[in-house]
Amino acid sequence: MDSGLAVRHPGIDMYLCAQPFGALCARIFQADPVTERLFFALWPDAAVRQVIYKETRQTVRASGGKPVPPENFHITLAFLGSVDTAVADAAREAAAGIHGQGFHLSLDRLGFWHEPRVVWLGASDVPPAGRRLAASLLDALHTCGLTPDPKPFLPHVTLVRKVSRPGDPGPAPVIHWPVEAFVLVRSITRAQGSEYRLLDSWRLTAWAAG
Ligand code: 2AM
Repeated sequence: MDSGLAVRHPGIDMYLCAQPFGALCARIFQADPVTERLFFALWPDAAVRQVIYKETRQTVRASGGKPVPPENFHITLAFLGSVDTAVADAAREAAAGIHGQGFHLSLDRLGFWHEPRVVWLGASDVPPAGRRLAASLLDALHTCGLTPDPKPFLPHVTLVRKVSRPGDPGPAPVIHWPVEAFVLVRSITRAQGSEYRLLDSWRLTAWAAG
């Protein structure tokens, strides 16, 4: 009978077994590294979230799709995908080196994308500080050897997925969002949809008045 003992370390499975004559041997199996699906985002506070929800409720209902719950509203800045702990640490370091400025975002456009079948709320004009933040984050990630999703930066809050009744989403509200920070988020896929966990946050400096 094998009187072995399994020992777990992050990324390594070790199996200790008793050999004849009392010797111990360790068989080390390299396990799959632990990975997490991560992205950087702008995350609205509760007040902005609530306004987005209220002002877009009709559009979301009319679309016949699966609404994104308000607690999941965000604008993606850079999507990293599934990465291991070392890459996640490098991404955090890259983010910590960014000294971005806060900005006011006006969400004032509703749109529908056919291929992912989503209705979104976006901004017809993104202030230079917002563009600089997205660009410098991408630069910093590339400098650290990371390769975020290369899609161009089209800032949007996805409101509803799997839209079954696409059509004119109607007039857009105008929602003011004072952006004061950006965050690192972990996405966990659940049977009922995505769960997002905020892992880290970096403040942006105050913007000039006016
Ligand atoms: P979406 O809202 O337009 O679907 C988490 O998946 C977030 O990252 C979502 O906001 C998603 O955008 C965005 N994202 C960007 N690139 C992605 C990719 N290649 N795969 C999955 N999500 C991506």
